[in-house]
Amino acid sequence: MAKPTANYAVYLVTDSTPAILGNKDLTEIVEKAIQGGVTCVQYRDKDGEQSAVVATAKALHAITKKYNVPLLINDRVDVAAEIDCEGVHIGQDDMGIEEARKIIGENKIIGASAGNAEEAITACKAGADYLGIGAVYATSTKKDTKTILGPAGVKSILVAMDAAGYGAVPTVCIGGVNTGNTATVLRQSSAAPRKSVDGVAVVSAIIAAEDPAAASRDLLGQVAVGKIADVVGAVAKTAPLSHNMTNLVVQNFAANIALAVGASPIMANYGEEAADLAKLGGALVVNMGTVTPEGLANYKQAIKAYNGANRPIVLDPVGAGATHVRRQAVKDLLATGKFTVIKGNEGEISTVNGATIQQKGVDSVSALSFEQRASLVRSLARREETVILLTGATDLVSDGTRTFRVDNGHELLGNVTGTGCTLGTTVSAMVAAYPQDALLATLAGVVMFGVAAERAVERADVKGPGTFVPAFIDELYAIRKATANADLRWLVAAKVE
Ligand code: 3NM
Ligand code: MG
Repeated sequence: MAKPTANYAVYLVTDSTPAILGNKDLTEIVEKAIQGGVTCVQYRDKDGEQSAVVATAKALHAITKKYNVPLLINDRVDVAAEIDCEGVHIGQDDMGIEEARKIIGENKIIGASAGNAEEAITACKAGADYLGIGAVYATSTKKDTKTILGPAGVKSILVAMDAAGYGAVPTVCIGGVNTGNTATVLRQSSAAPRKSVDGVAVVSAIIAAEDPAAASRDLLGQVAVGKIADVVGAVAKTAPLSHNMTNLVVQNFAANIALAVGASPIMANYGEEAADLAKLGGALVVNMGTVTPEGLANYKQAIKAYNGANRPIVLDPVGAGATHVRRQAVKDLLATGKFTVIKGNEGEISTVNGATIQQKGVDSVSALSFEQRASLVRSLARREETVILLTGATDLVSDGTRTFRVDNGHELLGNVTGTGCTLGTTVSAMVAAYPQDALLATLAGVVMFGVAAERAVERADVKGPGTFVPAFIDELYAIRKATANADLRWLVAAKVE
């Protein structure tokens, strides 16, 4: 079996002491926390009696396996070996990483604690799969923490790791991190676009929370926002190809938006070109805004080429519910291949889901409540094994497991033709540059778009849709430039839940 993959976004470290756990049931808390958004669990019980610890570890593993979340055991490598969970976490005062590796084998995760750059680099050299960097702040959960790093101290460790060639080793930060400070900690510790932490590790913020699911959900949203700059920075750094097979209304606008966000656009509607273009490390947008029989054949050819090259595709089923031709086209395209992201308004996404909805042209219909929209994106994402982006005054984005709402944007976006289509182009740049997490990549595109619109309307010279467009392009460009220079102040405006 290969080494398990782990997402370290919200990393729960347990504590069984009365001061934190109280008289609550640890397994119940862990299950609720996972339902809320915890992506990785570490069972930490330094002093418990062996047989009790093994029993608890087994009970926790039964839960984490149910949700496909890795379980790691703190310090007690023998317990991890006995219950055959996904790995261990090794502190500076515990067994060495090499020794632990001998015991649990190559196919397990070994994490290590680091309180300074030297410890971090030593652990990376010894083969640590991720690092816990701390303590960020003093915490009553662990009274013997040696260094209080602050976000700036975490950042200096990240920079040192990157400089030593360990930029790819994931990190979480730990110590006094909670729902009240996570966004700030992530932003201030970020060395984006070079490296930022992959998540937060918390004990009391979840274990001692009144509502562990809500706390976990809140943390996941804040971590997602913290990663947006990495995605935007990755586009700025790599200038990925955005291959648009798009409608004749938006070609020029979409190309300009692609340039503004830092992508390299090509508008190429001839399917025969796709095989060559798919080799260039970019992503494809299939936008069926002015679909024709010939166009449909071209899309299919390109979808096969991009699937074959394992490169991302964004499907924008424009006006999917307007005519029977388009409804059929959507079915054909879904049957042709796999999409990384499918984006659309409520009428379009409902049509992709199989509903027969009469859209008036490309306009959206809104018949669903917020809860129904959230459930639609979640179930459709699961069914199609893709990311679904449902646009509207509140945007929803889901991969079937994680679902975020975004409240950024401005109504003027709805008064200019092609803003929806150019969001598809923007998302293509994001997924091309950040293939490791298509959901976060999509989220980043939506937030960047929405924040740019908000900033544009605040300009004194913007008086309506006409003056909005150039200001909007300028703001996208400004955000991308700021991010490339590690200036993340714009992220403060991200409204993600
Ligand atoms: N390790 P809380 S701080 C387990 O600095 C642990 O390595 C730390 O608890 C380190 O989230 C810590 O309640 C405790 O502050 C973190
Ligand atoms: Mg430790």
